[in-house]
Formats: sequence, structure tokens, C-alpha cells
Amino acid sequence: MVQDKGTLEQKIEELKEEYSRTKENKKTNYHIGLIRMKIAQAKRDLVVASKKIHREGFFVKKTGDATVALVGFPSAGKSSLINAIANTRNKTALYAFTTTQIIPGTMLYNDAHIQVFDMPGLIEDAHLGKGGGRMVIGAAKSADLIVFVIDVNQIQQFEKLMKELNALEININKKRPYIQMVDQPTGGIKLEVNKSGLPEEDVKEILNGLGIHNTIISIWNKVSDDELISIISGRAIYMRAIVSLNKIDTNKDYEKMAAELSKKYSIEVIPISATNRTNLDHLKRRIYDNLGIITVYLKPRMGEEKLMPMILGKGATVEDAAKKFHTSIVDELKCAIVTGPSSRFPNQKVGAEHELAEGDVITFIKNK
Ligand SMILES: Nc1nc2c(ncn2[C@@H]2O[C@H](COP(=O)(O)OP(=O)(O)OP(=O)(O)O)[C@@H](O)[C@H]2O)c(=O)[nH]1
Ligand SMILES: [Mg+2]
Repeated sequence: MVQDKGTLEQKIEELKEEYSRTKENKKTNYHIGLIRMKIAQAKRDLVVASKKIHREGFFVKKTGDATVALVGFPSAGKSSLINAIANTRNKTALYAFTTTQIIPGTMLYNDAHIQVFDMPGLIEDAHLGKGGGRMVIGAAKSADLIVFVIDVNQIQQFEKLMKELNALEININKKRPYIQMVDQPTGGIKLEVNKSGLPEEDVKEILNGLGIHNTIISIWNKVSDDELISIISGRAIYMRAIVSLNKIDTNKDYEKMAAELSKKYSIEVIPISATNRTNLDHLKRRIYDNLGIITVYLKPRMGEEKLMPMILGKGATVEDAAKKFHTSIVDELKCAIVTGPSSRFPNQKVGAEHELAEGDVITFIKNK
């Protein structure tokens, strides 16, 4: 029998009450395990029974300078982690499916406001929509960086997460192959450059299969047939990700596990303990570095010396900073005075094309 939302919510409350009443000791261990399992099952049912509740949590407004999504299986420690690095007090618990909505928090780093999404745990077959998985992944896709949260005692979960993402055509830490395509009214398919590694006939067949019959196409990088289909049909997504290997306080082999995971999947793995707050500063720094942003400081020419932080993309120039500050300033911009890692000496006079670096202090000089 399918239970309705209200019944399930009541059941969960009752189980939780029983859970909190039961003192943990040798005699009650089994009983407690059973309650935990029941709570997990009821929460799973609730997620399925009430897509509506689930949806409410998925239209999370993006705010701040960049967005990070915490992705992992239930109980990996996502909520514990967000509570430790951001301004949230999200519920954490021993049983699975504690978090049922996406809850945003803010992590401050180098004056950047980084929005972090705590998410419901993913389960196997999430890509088919199980446990609201498609929606969770949908929200993760809108982030600038995925931080996988993996329990050090369950590292096999990582393989499963990758499978779920691959099934949704999300490529992790892979460079998007460069493909140019200009549709034509007639003339058939012309393959101008083909560095795909696929025979020309196969490329043409794929295009035809996708209903593209007249186009000039250049493929500049190696690409498999599946990926080519995925890109041309507009579904392929490319995302940066790192792994936080959590609960290292519970496993003395964590260094070995981290190295193994990192090697096997060519991904950066940062061992942490969310609850013991181990290595979290390092994790924060690596999150920031992987977001591809820098913080620079604007200094007014005269008067108060208050510096105003500004977040820019890596590789940004003085002109980009001026544009972000105020569009009107760009036309009047004569030069800038820069002190910091990008300047050769303090108060260096630089042009609009000068590339800025983390921690630079800039003063714009306008044409009189
Ligand atoms: N020993 C230890 N326990 C941890 C650590 N991080 C989290 N936990 C515990 O693991 C359990 C699950 O943590 P949560 O933060 O609720 O996990 P979650 O990933 O948010 O789980 P869902 O919301 O159900 O997807 C809780 O009992 C936490 O106290 C850690 O670093 N060390
Ligand atoms: Mg949670």
C-alpha cells in the first residue's frame, strides 16, 4: 500500500521519538539499528510520496560570487560539512535521508561569498529519478563546482556517483572538446577539420541521425561517438569537481584510501573530518582555488582608505574590473595603479589590459 505524506511524516516523527528515547547499550544495539533502518525507509517513501515537497527545495536562488554543490550518498556527512564551513545549522543524524531539500548556506573566503548547497543524499539509480535524484543532480548542474562528500569507510560509493552523473551526460573534470558548427541552407555536411579520431563517415552518420543535413563542422579535439552525440544534441555538461573524503577520524588508513581514489579517478581528494573539524581550512582553500575566482581590492584615489573587495574570474584585467565596478568608468579609464602580486613594484602604473592577481589593490585613474 502506498502511504500518504501525512501518514509517513507522522510515522517518521514517532520513530524519531522512539529513537531518542532508547538508550544505547549492548542490549538495545539491535533495536536501535532497526529504528534507524525504519526511519531511513520511511524517509525514502516520503520523498517518493511527495514530489511536491521535494520540488519546493529545488528552485534555490543563486546568490553570491560562486556556487558549490555538496553531492554524496546519504549519511556521508554533507550536512555536517556545510555546518562546519558555512553559516548553516542544518540537521544531521545517524540515519539516512535526513536532508530532504536543498538548503543553501554561505561560506566566506578571501572576502568572496561562496554559496554552498547542502543536498539530499543521492542513491543508486538517481538518474532515473529515484529519491528525487534527477532534481538533485539538476541543481548540482547549476553550480560552479561539485564537492563530492565520500565516507572514508564507503569509498566504493564514488564509482556509483560517477555512474549516476555519467548517465546524465555530466562529464567531471574533463575539458569540453572544441567543436564549431555553422548550419547552411544547402550543400550537405562538410567536415572541415576532423581531429576527433572518428572516421568521417561516422561523423556524418551521427549528424544525419540527429537531423542535421547541411552544415560545416570542425572538430578540434579527440571525442568518442557517444560524447559527440551528447555535445551536438546539447545535453553534454562539463563540471569541475573535487572530493572531500570525510570521517577520517574513524579510519586510520585514510591516507592510503585518499591516494587510491585520487589515482583511480584522477581527481583531487582532500581528507577531512567534518565533525572533528580536521583539515577544513585546506578544503576551503581548495574550493576557492577550484572556482577560478580571485579577490582584488579597490582603493579610492583620495579620502578614506577603505578597500572594497571585488570578485573576478581568473585572468581578469584592469578593464574587466572597471566594467564590473561601473560601466561608465570604462570609457574614461586612463590607467590604474596596482600594488600586489600582479605588480612588479608597489603602485605600478598599468594599462587597461593588465592582468590582475589574487590580493591586488587597484586604484582607477580617469581621463580628466
Ligand atoms: N565520526 C564522524 N562522524 C561524522 C563525520 N561527519 C559526519 N558524521 C556523522 O555521520 C552522520 C551523518 O551525517 P550527516 O551530516 O547528517 O550526513 P548527510 O550526508 O547530510 O546525510 P543525508 O542528509 O541523509 O543525505 C551523523 O551522525 C554525523 O554526526 C565525521 O567527520 N566523523
Ligand atoms: Mg544531510
